Amino acid sequence: MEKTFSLSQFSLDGKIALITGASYGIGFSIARSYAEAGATIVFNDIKQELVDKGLALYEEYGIRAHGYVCDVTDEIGIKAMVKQIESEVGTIDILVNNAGIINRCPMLEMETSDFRKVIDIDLTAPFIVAKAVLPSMIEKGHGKIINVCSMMSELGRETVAAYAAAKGGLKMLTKNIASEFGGANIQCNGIGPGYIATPQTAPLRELQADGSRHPFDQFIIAKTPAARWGVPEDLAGPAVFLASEASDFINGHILYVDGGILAYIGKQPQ
Ligand code: NAP
Ligand code: GCO
Repeated sequence: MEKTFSLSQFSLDGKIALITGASYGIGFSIARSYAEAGATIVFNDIKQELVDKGLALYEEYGIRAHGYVCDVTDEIGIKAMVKQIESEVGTIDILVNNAGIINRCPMLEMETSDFRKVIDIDLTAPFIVAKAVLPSMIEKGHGKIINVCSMMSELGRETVAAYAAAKGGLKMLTKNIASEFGGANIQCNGIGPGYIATPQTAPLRELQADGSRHPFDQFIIAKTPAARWGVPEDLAGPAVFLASEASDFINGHILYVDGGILAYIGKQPQ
C-alpha cells in the first residue's frame, strides 16, 4: 500500500537554518525547535556581546550553533555573511527573517527618520537577506523562507504606524516571494505571532506603581480567547511545520499563532 504520511515529513535532519536576530526571544525559540528537529543552526545579531550571549544560551541547551555579527540592513555585510556561512557551514536551506524592532510613538510625534528606520529593519532587511540566500536555494532546487510577521500585518493601533506599515508590507513581500519563486520549489510563508512575552513587549506588561497589572496587559488578556500572553515556545511547532517538507504545498500563507485574537470581536458587554 502507498504510504501517504510519515512523521519524518516534519524532520529537519541535514538542513541548515539561518535565523536572523536569534540570540534570545522568538528567534532563539524558533532556532531551538529547529535544532530539536535536526537542523544545524546559524544565527546573526547586531553586536558581538549579543552573539556571545546567544552562543552561551544555545550551548546551555546542548546546541552547537554558529553565530555571526551582522546588521540585517547592511546589504554588503549580509552578502559577505551568507558567503562565509556557505563556506564554513554549508548552503542555507531555511531562512527565518526574525530580526525586528518596534518604535511605539504617536504618529504625529514620530520623526520621519524613525519611521524609515523601522521600515528598514522590519521590511527592507527581509528583502535583503532573502535576496542573498535565494540564488543558492534556486540552484539546490528547494528552499524555505519564513518571515516573522505580526498581528500588525492585519491590524492597526495607536502608536505603531511604522511597525504596522512594515509588517503589512512584509506580509505582501511574503506573497510576492512565493509567487516569484514557487516554480523553483521555494516556499515563502509568514508566521504571525500574537502578543508574545519577550523583551520587545516587556513595557506593555510592566507592573504599575500600585502593584496592579499594566492596563495594556489586561486589554490583551481580554482580547485573546486563550486568555493569556503567548510565550516564544508557542511558535516552535508552527515554525518547524513551515520549515519542513510537511508544508511543501503551502506558499504565500501567513500562519497566525495568536491564541485566537484575529478570530475574536472582543468581550460582549454584560
Ligand atoms: P526582541 O526580543 O527585540 O528580539 C529581536 C532581535 O532582533 C534582537 O536580538 C535584536 O537585537 C535583533 N535585531 C534588531 N535589529 C537588528 C538588526 N538591524 N540586525 C540584526 N539583528 C537585529 O524581539 P522578539 O519579540 O523576539 O521579536 C522577534 C520578531 O518577532 C520581530 O520581528 C518582532 O517584530 C516579531 N514579533 C514579536 C511579537 C511579540 O509579541 N514579541 C509579536 C509579533 C511579531 P537587539 O537586542 O540589539 O535589538
Ligand atoms: C504592540 C506590540 C505588537 C506585538 C506584535 C503583535 O506594541 O502592539 O509590540 O506590535 O509586538 O507584533 O503581533
